[in-house]
Amino acid sequence: MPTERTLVLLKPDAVARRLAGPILTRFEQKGLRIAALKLIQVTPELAKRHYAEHVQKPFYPMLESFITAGPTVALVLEGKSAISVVRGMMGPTNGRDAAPGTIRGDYGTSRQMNLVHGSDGPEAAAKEIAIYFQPHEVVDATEPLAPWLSAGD
Ligand code: IDP
Repeated sequence: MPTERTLVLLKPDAVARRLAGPILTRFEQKGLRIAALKLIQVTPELAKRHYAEHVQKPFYPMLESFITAGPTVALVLEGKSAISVVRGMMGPTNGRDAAPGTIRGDYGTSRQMNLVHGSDGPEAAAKEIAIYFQPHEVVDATEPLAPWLSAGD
């Protein structure tokens, strides 16, 4: 089980609906460590870099309007298999398909306004962390309680 870092966004709908705290709490309660955190305004240029693989898709203009519509919380979470753990906690893209107990399943019914982004693999995580954070903004820490959060492996 590798320790991984993943890029997470609490999207403008999460911030506007005052759900940034509750969503962040879920990740912390799971045992993931916050390695970086800031509130940002995503610009159209930043949106195009992040969502490069979607820029040509019909829904991209709506996605760009949404992701630039208000402040976003950007963070790096760290932990054992953090990438897949976060994806599992988010649920599938469309809130209507997402099971209760997942973030998207509990808080939304939209495919677009789905509250949260999490990198979908190690390559994407490295690319996305570099898009949103300077290396010095990602903080290393050794935590004395780490063994209690992922005992057994
Ligand atoms: P993911 O966020 O679940 O990994 P992706 O397919 O990478 O989903 O899509 C990126 C984001 O683009 C989604 O989270 C959602 O906000 C938006 N999106 C994806 N598909 C659609 C669509 O068909 N209509 C509108 N927005 C979409």
